[in-house]
Amino acid sequence: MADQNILSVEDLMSRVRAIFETAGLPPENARAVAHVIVAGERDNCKSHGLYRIEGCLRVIAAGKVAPDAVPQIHDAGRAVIEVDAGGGFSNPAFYAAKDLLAARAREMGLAALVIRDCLHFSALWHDVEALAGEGLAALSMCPSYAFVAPAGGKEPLLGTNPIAFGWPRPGSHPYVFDFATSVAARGEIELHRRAGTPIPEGWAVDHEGQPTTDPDAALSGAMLTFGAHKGSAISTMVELLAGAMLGEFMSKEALEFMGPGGLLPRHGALVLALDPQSFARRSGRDPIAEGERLLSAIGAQGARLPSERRFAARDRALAGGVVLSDAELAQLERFQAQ
Ligand code: NDP
Ligand code: PYC
Repeated sequence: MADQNILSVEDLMSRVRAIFETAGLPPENARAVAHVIVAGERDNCKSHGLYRIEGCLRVIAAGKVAPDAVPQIHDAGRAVIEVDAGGGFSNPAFYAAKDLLAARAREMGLAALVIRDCLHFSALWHDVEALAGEGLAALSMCPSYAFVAPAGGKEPLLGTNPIAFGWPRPGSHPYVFDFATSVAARGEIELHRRAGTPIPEGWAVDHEGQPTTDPDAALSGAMLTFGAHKGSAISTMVELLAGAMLGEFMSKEALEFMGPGGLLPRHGALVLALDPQSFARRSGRDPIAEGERLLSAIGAQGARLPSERRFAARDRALAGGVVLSDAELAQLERFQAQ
């Protein structure tokens, strides 16, 4: 691969930020959106990296997101804080309220952030990683769009409904996992379609409910939940907690609202922050030290922790730059020229 296809993270960040500013996002919003996209690429999580720029520009062009929305925080001093994204991207809304959420969790032991009316295209790990970086445990979840059949059914009804968890660790990196409750994120199937490669067996069924490895048939059929009934139940929980409970769209309504045409979903999101020290106070034990015992015992078995691959990819990219294929670089330059 040619040397010119290696870009520093800072270079990538300024290019992607400029693309979004040109598309109508004020600098603060462009920074928040570019941050999660560049971080995805940096960490070699391609399904939510540069590939997402195209989808974001498509929703802006379709008038289905308010690029210049300014997040409005509604805080009554209670455990539940609301931030109204005003039909804008979710990321500026999260960052607008993150410090308040962390402070409230420390004050009350736990706090929740309700993000209302947001266009959600991104991975969730960055929410929980940011909170774990402040010494808090965190859970983040949202519905998406109804492309996933519940276990035992074959009609799309649930979303790919991601859930992410973060736990603080002494040292540089927290414990973080972040995954779709479908076997794979929809973005992964899209990437297989673009590459002309089959998807693994077990990811999806076609529109007649038959197993398929054809990405097109999968995208027009139904995706499957991970772990059969278990993933299906967790996905349902995400619909209930981050959709029904918030009074925001569930995945079926989000899909109906956006209509056909592959636009990204608009709905709400829920982020929970918990202060481990508050929970353990009367036990006399140190929850972080207890956590370390478990996490190092997992490592001692030779098992890898979730996000270890991410953090290794991040370290490589920060030291040596982000490697883009010719097609990825060409597409980035096309967006810059628009
Ligand atoms: P993956 O299956 O790629 O990874 C899921 C998690 O499992 C990661 O934390 C990963 O860590 C970890 N992991 C993977 N393999 C192992 C292993 N062998 N041992 C231990 N841990 C492992 O994720 P998905 O395809 O399900 O989701 C990708 C992204 O899509 C997520 O970031 C999610 O938030 C996003 N998404 C967003 C949606 C939205 O509506 N906004 C909808 C659906 C998904 P590591 O990264 O280190 O490999
Ligand atoms: O990859 O499933 C997905 C997805 C949905 C919304 C954003 N990403």
